[in-house]
Formats: sequence, C-alpha cells, structure tokens
Amino acid sequence: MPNIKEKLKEKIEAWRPRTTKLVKEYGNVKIGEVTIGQAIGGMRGVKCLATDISYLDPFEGIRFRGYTIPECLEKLPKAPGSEMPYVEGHVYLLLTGDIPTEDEVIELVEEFKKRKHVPQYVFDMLRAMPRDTHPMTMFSAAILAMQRESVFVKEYNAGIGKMDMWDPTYEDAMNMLAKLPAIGAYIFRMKYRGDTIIPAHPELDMGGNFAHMMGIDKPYDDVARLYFILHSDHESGNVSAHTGHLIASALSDVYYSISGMINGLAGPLHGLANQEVLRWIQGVMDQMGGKIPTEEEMKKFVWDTLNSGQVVPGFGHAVLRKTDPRYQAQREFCLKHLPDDPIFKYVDVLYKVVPPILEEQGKAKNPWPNVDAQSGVIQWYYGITEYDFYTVLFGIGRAIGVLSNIIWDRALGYPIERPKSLTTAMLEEIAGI
Ligand code: NMX
Ligand code: MLT
Repeated sequence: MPNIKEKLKEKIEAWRPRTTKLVKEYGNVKIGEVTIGQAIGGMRGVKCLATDISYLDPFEGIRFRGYTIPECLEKLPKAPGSEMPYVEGHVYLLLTGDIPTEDEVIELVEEFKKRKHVPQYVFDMLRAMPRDTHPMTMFSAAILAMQRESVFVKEYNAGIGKMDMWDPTYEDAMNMLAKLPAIGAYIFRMKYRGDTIIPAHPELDMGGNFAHMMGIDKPYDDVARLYFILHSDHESGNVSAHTGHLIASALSDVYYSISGMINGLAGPLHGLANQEVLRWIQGVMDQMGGKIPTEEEMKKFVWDTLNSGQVVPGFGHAVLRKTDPRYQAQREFCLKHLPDDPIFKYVDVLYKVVPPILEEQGKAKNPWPNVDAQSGVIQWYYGITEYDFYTVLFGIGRAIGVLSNIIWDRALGYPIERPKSLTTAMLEEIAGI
C-alpha cells in the first residue's frame, strides 16, 4: 500500500471517534435556525454541511486544511525550477491535512504517473461528438464514460462493508485525478488546435505534464499548478462541491458524482463566469477599438450591463465579503508576469470601477471581485483565447477538492443527503399569513 494511503487510513481511524461522538452524544445541539428567506433563497448561510477539507471565512477567504492561499503557496514543496508548488502536494494536503515532505510529494507524483492512462474509448467517444459541443459537455461526458472502470462499484457488488468503502473510493479518485489533465488537454487540442494531440510526457508532474499536453511553454506549467490549486476547493456549499457530495451520498461512484459536479460548474453564475468575464471584456474591447477605456468610459459599460438586467461577471459572492484571495493570488501573478497586458489593464480598471457601482446600485451583498474576474486574463495571455475552455481548467482543479471530500464522506460514514421541503401553503401558515 503506498504511504499516502497508509497515512490516510491512520488519519481516518483517528478521526472517526470525533464524528461518532458528535453525532451520538451531541446530535441534538443546535447550530442555527432556518428562515423562510433561506428556504426560498438558495439556503444562503444555512449551516448544514460538515467538511474539514477547507473552510471559507467571509472576510479572510479560503483556508485549505487550515492554511491560507499564501501559506499553501509558500509551504508546499515546489517542482524544480518552479515558482509554484506541485499540485500533487496540494492533493496530499487536502487528503491528509499535512504539508507533505519532498519525498512524499515525489511518491504521489509517481503514483499518479502509474494511473494516468486514459482508455481509448474515451477519446473515441469525444471524437464522435460534434466539434462545436461545449468543452464542459465533452469533459462531463468523458468522465461519465469511464464509469465502467469504477473499483468502488465492483467492491460494492461484492459486498464491501460501509466502513471500508473509502478504500475503493480512494482508488477511483486517484485513477480519475491522474487522467483529468490528459482529457482536458485532449479536448483542447482536438477542438482548437487542428486535432494535433500531444501525448503525455512520461516524466513530468501534473502541472508540467498539463502544460506539455496543451503545447504551451513555461511558465504555463506554473500557471496550471497555480490554477489547479486555487480552484481546488471552496468548502462544501458551492454548487459544484455540493453536487459532487450530494450525488456521492447515494453511494453513486465518483464518475457519476464528478461528471455531475462538472455540470453544476458549467453554469454562468458559477464556474462559467470565468468565460463570461472574457466574453464581456472582449465586447468592451470591440466597442473601444482595442483602446484601454478610461474609468469614466468603463463605468458606462458596467452601468449598461446592469441596466440591461445582466450581472457583471466576476464580481459578487454568496459567502465572501471582500476581494477573493484567489483573485489576489492571480493578480500578483499578473503583476509579475504580464503587467503590461492590455486585458490585465482592463481587469485592473474594472477592479477600480465595479465595486463602487455595485455599492451604489445597492443589490449585490458583496461588490468585490471573485476568482473568475482574473483567471481568464492569464489563460488568454498564454495563448488560450478560446474562452469556452476556461471552465474545464476550473473543473480539473475542483475535482481535487470534491474527490477529497467524497473519500472522507465515505470514511466518516456520512449518510445519503435528504433535506426536507415544505409547501408554499405551509410557509404561509408558519408566517401567520
Ligand atoms: N452584478 C450584478 N448584480 C449582482 C452581482 C453582480 N456581479 N452580484 C450579485 N448581484 C445581484 C444578484 O443578482 C441579486 O439580484 P436580485 O435581487 O435581483 O436577484 C442581488 O445582487 C443579491 O445577490 P447576492 O445575495 O449579493 O448574491 P448571491 O449570493 O445571490 O449570488 C453570485 C452570488 C456569485 C451568483 C452573484 O454575485 C453573481 O451573479 N455574480 C456574477 C457571476 C459570477 O461572477 N459568478 C462566479 C462566482 C464565483 N464562482 O466561480 O462560482
Ligand atoms: C467557488 O469556488 O465554488 C465559488 O467561489 C462559488 C462559491 O464558493 O459559492
């Protein structure tokens, strides 16, 4: 058994009594109340999920296993000659809660290499789809097509016990994570680079290999590492993470859950906002003839968008009440590597003008930029101008966190999810109407 799995097993066994004690002895302790507004309004703020993989503070932003983004970027081991940590080290952190040593990361890099072969039928299926199919549809279908590979299903059918179910789930999760970058890169090269597929490199780590298969030179390997780490998890309530967890709670295998997770991520209010940001900026650029707008000119574009009833993509958040630290991390990357890029300058003007406008409009609870406001700029700069593809990159990253969560859900014996609904008449009665 690889060391990481041994370690995970120890961690799981040590953790279980905490969950059991909470449920058995303190199960009736209240952690909040639910209002009618929350029941109808997307359950905003309802505390009804438990995870230790990450926690989102409204003002500080995300912590992965207790570490902020700057701490993760500083403490996780880095690939030789790279500014950014190995993605594999971040997987190790999310799974075990520990910052890995250099040797532990290398072991995981090797583990993923062994599992990265994508079955040919996945590519055959992608090739049979119309080429103008959205990349997220292709990505979701490719993941779902691999469902027949599930180790969990085989062991479930053979009668595995509940407390052992995390083990085949781990196997499925690792098999899937190892393959996702190759599937993403295949979709990209097939759709947008004249079907010139670049096979995986036998020696490279996940970020390095992804850049290689995309056909983009350094420092795109670091862009990939940064991107996959930043997008990995945002606690459990967001649409993609919650969808993955919900599907898995029925003991559906991770191929079903991650395919569903991708479908949720494909909504413009969620992950697809990163493509919408670039689409929006391109619209402004066309109208400006490529010239960087002044703040006054940009304000008019923003108000036009709001007055036409649309949202300004890349701004606002259901939980955050400050600038997203994932935005900041990418902004710092831009300031270092592409300070003079015209699209970065657009994004910078937006950073200045949008928050006061959203405040003046008085609807959005959070006027500040989220992760999606900055991410497309970097991709565009390194040659990925086909913005339809951006959410696939988000999806590869998000799979890391959601799969870690699902392994732990199984390890801690979380049951099938099933909240209760009420009718409008019942709500009216409760309200005393
Ligand atoms: N532009 C215009 N209006 C906005 C924006 C925005 N960026 N953000 C929120 N609002 C509106 C929102 O549509 C709602 O209007 P109404 O009452 O007419 O329905 C009102 O402000 C209150 O919404 P909030 O409670 O502030 O936000 P909520 O929690 O419902 O939604 C988002 C959060 C992220 C869906 C929302 O801010 C939004 O639509 N942002 C733009 C899309 C985006 O960037 N999504 C990506 C989020 C991050 N991710 O990757 O998932
Ligand atoms: C995410 O990363 O999932 C988004 O920021 C949305 C969220 O957390 O609600």
